[in-house]
Amino acid sequence: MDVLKTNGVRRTNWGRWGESDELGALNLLTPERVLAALQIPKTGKTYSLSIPIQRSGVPNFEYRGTPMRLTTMNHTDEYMAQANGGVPGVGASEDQLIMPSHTSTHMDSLCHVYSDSTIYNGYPHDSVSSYGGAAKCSIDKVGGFAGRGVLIDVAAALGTNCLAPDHVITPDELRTALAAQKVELAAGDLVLIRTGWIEAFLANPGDTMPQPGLGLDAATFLAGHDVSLVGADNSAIEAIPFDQGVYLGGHIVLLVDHGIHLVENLNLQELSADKCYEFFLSIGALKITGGTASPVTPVAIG
Ligand code: UVW
Repeated sequence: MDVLKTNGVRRTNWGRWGESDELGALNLLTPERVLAALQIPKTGKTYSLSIPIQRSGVPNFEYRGTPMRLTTMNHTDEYMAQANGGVPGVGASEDQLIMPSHTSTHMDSLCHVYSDSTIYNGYPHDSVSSYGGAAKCSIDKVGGFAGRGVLIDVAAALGTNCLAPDHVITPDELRTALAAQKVELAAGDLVLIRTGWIEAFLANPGDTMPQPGLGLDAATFLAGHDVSLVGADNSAIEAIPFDQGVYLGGHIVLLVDHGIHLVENLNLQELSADKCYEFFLSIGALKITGGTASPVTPVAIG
């Protein structure tokens, strides 16, 4: 795909951390960078950056199906407790969660998207099988990680609460926002992009498309800064419909070509309200064996 090339070359991180690498740009989170990030917090305020997991009122692509939390035990099952030595008035409530792994606030693994029949680092797309899941770059390879979080509040920099639904974010807009915030990107950063879209959606749930988000050049700009992760308060990081008509083009630039994990459907409202642009950020992905994604609640400390 020529449009994904820079000066005629498809720039990638393939092989950079070895032929058998499955972590991608998370390799940039060296102990030195993590320790430096621990020095950032000034207020000690904690921010939970996820949205609710519930059946309605949250963004979800129809083909994925809505999350279902089913109560499997409550006070009506107290007889079971008593059969096991419990006394009246003592029992437990439990539930079961059934949900698509790519809904609510979630982290895409590096096997989520393929291009030219390959995922990150050149592994074949058929390394993801129907029953076994992903043999390479699955979400369980990620675990927990932390580093310097940077909010790029594009909506605020452009003087709005929410970018227009068809807004495609450009590199210049990222530069403008960073300059307004007096923050510079560094290698290994965990970068979160605020469009304002999810706040508007949660306040008034409606159509999930179109959505503002990164354009291809903006994705290339972030990859060029050697960031470790890109997150956003929209459903796919990139604008939908896809910039320049390239299906999942932003995913291909970041996830496939550069091994940069993505986190979607973030809620960045509180960070924005506090003008908290630089923070310690910690994210733990569930160890879902062979998984293509995991629900996450990223935690920022300002
Ligand atoms: C798609 O955009 C298709 O998936 P995700 O939201 O998980 O990246």
